[in-house]
Amino acid sequence: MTKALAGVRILDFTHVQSGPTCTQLLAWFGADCIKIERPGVGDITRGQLMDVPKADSLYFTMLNHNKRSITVDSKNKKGLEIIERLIKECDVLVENFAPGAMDRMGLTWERIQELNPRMIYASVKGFGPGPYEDCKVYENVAQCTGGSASTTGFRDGPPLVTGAQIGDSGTGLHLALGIVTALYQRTMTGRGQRVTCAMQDGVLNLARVKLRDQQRLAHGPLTEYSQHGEGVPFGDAVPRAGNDSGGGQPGRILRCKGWETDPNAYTYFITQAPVWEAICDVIGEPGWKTDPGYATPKARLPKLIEIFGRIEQWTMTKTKFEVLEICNKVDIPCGPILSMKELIEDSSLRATGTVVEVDHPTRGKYFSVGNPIKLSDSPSDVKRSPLLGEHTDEILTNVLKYSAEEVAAIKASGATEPPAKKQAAE
Ligand code: CAO
Repeated sequence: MTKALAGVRILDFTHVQSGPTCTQLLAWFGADCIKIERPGVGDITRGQLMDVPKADSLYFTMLNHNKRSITVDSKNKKGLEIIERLIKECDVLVENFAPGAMDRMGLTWERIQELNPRMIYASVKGFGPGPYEDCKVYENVAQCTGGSASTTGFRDGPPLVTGAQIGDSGTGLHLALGIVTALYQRTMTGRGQRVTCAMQDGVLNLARVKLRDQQRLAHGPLTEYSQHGEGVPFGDAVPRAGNDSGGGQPGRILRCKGWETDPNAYTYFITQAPVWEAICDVIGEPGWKTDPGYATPKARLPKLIEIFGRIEQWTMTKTKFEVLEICNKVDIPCGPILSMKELIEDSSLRATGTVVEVDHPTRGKYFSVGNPIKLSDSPSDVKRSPLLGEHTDEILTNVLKYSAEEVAAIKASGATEPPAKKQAAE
């Protein structure tokens, strides 16, 4: 079966997490993704958080499936020539170096357009144009500067970052959408274009409901926030809302059976108005269905601590899965807090390919998250990440059409070899 992006060739000049997430998605959709790495070193994540000696880390392998790897020194004259030739052969160039790094290599947008006017040149940076544009940025910096951290956590505690990598992987996802949109526009204009996504912007986009609440504050208190019911006044900025739901329905994380020993024996529970009567029946408070002090959402708002306390008395008598089963039957929205251990063992996630087992020549078998986006006509098969420079010869010969003599000359120039081999060649 043909893949959705078959025929699209990507020059993947990305490293760490944000850029590689983007190109991995495109590779899963069938793009030929050629990752350029520094000879002998490669993407820094190959050696970060290593668990198996001398094997590429899970950090690297889980972000670089379905790609080919070529090692090229961009600061070597011959190396730059190879990269420029690759630019002519590719449809998309993706990079997430520090601001200015590509220009310092001589690969300005003007030069790239000169080499290939159809090129889509996509970048992740920490910030867009403005006072912070020169900053290097990592995940948690983006979470903090994009409005996520100030609105995450409990009111009486410090700002919190989340475990989901919304700065890196979230921005990679935004960038991937920008790239396919630009590819679509190119089918009509014939021209490439610049695609940029700043991590701060990506996080703010995901924290959009909090920017909504910032403006609602000017018109009065945020009544669905727990602090309103607790009589705590609001300041001039959106506060941290604990585990309140962002959609306006009161919601909390509640203890379930076994919570004393299992840190994940919890459920999320939402007291959505249309199912209030079902909730009353399930928890054994049928009187609350008609009692004017509890029957309407407005009447319940100041009593949420008491109400969730009563619901928790009930959830603590059931496991999180029993809570789900009972509530699901009567459409009460709730969700068990699933640990990574439970997710990796979940048979339905394995069946859909969202969790996949991959074999790797130096590290052996491991689990990864597969493509979360399912296309009916373009299934994703997850192939292991490339070893450093595994496809250098293949790309020089088959993509760039260098002759055997030229490949030998390239190797002797040190353009594709690590420094030790370079010296030996000199
Ligand atoms: N051959 C030779 N040199 C190479 C090379 C190659 N194949 N590939 C990269 N380099 C060089 C670049 O030329 C550049 O050198 P100069 O600074 O001398 O111009 C350098 O490597 C690029 O490194 P960097 O500054 O991007 O890397 P860093 O580790 O110092 O910073 C990061 C990392 C992520 C903070 C920075 O790249 C960044 O801010 N990127 C944009 C935002 C981003 O994507 N952040 C997410 C990171 S994931 O948490």
